[in-house]
Amino acid sequence: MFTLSWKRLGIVAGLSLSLFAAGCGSDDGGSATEDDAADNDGETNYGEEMDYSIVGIEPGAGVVQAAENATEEYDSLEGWEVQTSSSGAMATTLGEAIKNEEPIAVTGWSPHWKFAKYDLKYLEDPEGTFGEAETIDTMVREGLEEDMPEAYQVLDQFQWTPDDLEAVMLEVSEGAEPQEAAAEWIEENEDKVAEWTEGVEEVDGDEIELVYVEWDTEVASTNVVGNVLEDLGYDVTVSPLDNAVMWQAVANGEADGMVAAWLPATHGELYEEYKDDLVELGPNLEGAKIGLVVPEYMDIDSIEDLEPAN
Ligand code: PBE
Repeated sequence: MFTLSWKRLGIVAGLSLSLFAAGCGSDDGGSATEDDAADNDGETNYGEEMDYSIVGIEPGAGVVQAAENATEEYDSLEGWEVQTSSSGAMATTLGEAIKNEEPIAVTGWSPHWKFAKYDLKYLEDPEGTFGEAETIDTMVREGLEEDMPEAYQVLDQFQWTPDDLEAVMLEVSEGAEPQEAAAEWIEENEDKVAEWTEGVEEVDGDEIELVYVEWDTEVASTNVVGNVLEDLGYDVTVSPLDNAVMWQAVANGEADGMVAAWLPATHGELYEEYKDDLVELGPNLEGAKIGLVVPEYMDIDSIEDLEPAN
């Protein structure tokens, strides 16, 4: 069993409290009926029903920044706000809106279990504010290759698919402990794991620290990689941090690595800031994406179909 580091958790605990409050508050917006919100054409004005508010996640997330940029760039989002909270609160608020068939728009990303659980769609983004297809990349600290060549090699060889990642995420979303969901996936996917550990010798309790953010994707991937390293004999600590702090911790060598760099756009600014002090090990997953996500039952296809607040 590996250790969850609590030493830097202050910031995360503070965030989850404020997100809980935000999650509760955002319920008010959904109570207007469709009739209340009909505009002159008799069409539904979803914006009014949604209180001109997009349900966001953690303030440091790239997708939140992109959504804020969208409220500046799209006339249809003039006067809209992005409510920050947490990934967990966003998922809860989404589930409640769907139960009541209310309109909702969330800062979404894939791979994510929400697409397996609900009928959802990305709103088209003609301005390209949310970027194109992304990869999730692995970054390690300088010197790791010399200090822990075995771990370096595993992190370098770690690569899987959106389906793999979604399988772990779905288990966790249904209540499994992340470590258990990771261990189960590893057991069922020996061939894939064997490719990551090919040519790697076992070690004897060397300490290694992986950092991540408590996004569903990163909870799943970090636990899987941590578990594989643990099975090789490492003493693994996984530490949840704020996004910017995660990048900084690997760049300044305080942490050994992370598998959570969304590129080129989502974490583009952080990448520019820290790339000179990091060792890049390339994509561990291809085919990731971020955007505004709404339920299929909403009768709109594009961000431009929404209506400004004034
Ligand atoms: N996410 C999940 C992150 C990257 C991974 C899309 C929420 C973000 O927006 O920064």
